[in-house]
Amino acid sequence: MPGPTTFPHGFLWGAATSAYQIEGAVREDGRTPSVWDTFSHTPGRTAGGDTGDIAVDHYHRYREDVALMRDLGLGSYRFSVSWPRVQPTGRGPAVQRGLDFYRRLTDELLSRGIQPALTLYHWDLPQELEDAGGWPERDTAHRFAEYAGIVGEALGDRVDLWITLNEPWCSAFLGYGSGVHAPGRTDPVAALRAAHHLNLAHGLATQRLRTALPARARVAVSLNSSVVRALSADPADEDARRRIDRLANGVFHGPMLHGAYPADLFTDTARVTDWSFVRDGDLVTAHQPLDALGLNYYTPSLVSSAPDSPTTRADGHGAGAHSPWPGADDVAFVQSPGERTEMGWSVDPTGLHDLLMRYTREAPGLPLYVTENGAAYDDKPDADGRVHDPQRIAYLHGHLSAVRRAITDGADVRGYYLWSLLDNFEWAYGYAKRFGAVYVDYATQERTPKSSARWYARAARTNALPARTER
Ligand code: PNW
Repeated sequence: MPGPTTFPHGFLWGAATSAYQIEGAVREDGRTPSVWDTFSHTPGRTAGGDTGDIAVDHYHRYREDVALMRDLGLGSYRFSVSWPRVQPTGRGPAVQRGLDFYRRLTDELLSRGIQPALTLYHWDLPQELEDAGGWPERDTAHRFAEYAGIVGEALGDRVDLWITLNEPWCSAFLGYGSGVHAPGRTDPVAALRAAHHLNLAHGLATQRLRTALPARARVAVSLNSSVVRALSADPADEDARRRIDRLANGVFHGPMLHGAYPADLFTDTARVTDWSFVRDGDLVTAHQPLDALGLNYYTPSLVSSAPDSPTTRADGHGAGAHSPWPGADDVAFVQSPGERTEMGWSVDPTGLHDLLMRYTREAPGLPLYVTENGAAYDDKPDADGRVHDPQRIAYLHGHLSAVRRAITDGADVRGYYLWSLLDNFEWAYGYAKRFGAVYVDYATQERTPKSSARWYARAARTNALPARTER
């Protein structure tokens, strides 16, 4: 094993983005609205009424953006394909012009020696499928598998790492439970139905990809598995932790990794639903052999039992009338002490170490990737036009150190994707939150690498952690 700040040979240094957050060009080349177009154009849904109409215009600037990636020394770039660009109504034949964009992008990446990692679904459901019922309807899972087959056949020759879904928890529970994400519905039964159909969609799509892709291609899923901690050792707080863990993690990794929902999830949610939408064979379908597991991590969750208060989340999601935690109304989310990012999320790299060790136990032998990790800070150019973000350097240093410690402790972590390559449309927060290693001036679309980008480039080039203060 290499020294304590050096990473294993072949470790992938990457950065991640998603289609709706960066592409813009929402009406070009046959693309139709996704649920995020509809949602962001609905007054009151996003901060400042921001939309992804233009975003960072990556659809037109991808060559420049790939050149930035090369300057950063990235070994891999994780992006997502916009479903409504490829299949505008969510059914039927593909639009070649839509697929061509991803052919050009992946060609450009490969010509610069950057491995593409492709996410099929990062939340931009074609609006027509939502109009037909969306993820709470079983048919959406079949539509997703068809779409996966189209993209697999078109790009299988040039993409080796395939990710079916990004953070299905957000799709189900923020999209249909708390309603802070598109499509903005607030129905706990719909949220649990959506979760099940996302599990089914993952399984059906993985089966479809296995026939569409060459044998060398690898298939994975990216879960925003939460690190849930109890406020105290009190049995009531411990039970709150257990229940949130099932609703955040087990609800997806149960079917996907083990072929079963955690039994206590059914009892915990019995007052909400009888789960009769789960059909025979669904859990066998959801449980497909995978080649890797993607984990997205930002901050841990601290919970306590709060019998009298409706669920609130320290990060603001779900605060108020509608909870993203069906059947867990008596759980409170407590703000962790210590430093926080612009999102109000506490900075705690130990959570990333714990997460990697947990999935080392949960999925023995499965290679792990950190498919997202990063932080929003209030970055501003100085008088010389440079952007200094020492807080982000400290965040990345802390979290990459945690990854390195997990590797020492036996976790098979193959790569790390910084969220995000560029400042971009941060969903309900609009453009107010900047996660990029590269600063974007939204008035001019000018890109300026922040000091963290130079720090990260050094890490990628040396395959080791630079000292925290090094720029
Ligand atoms: C993830 N939560 O979103 C997404 O994959 C990215 O698209 C996003 O930009 C990034 O993290 C930063 O937010 C999340 O409320 C949104 O728990 C919300 C939550 C988690 C992840």
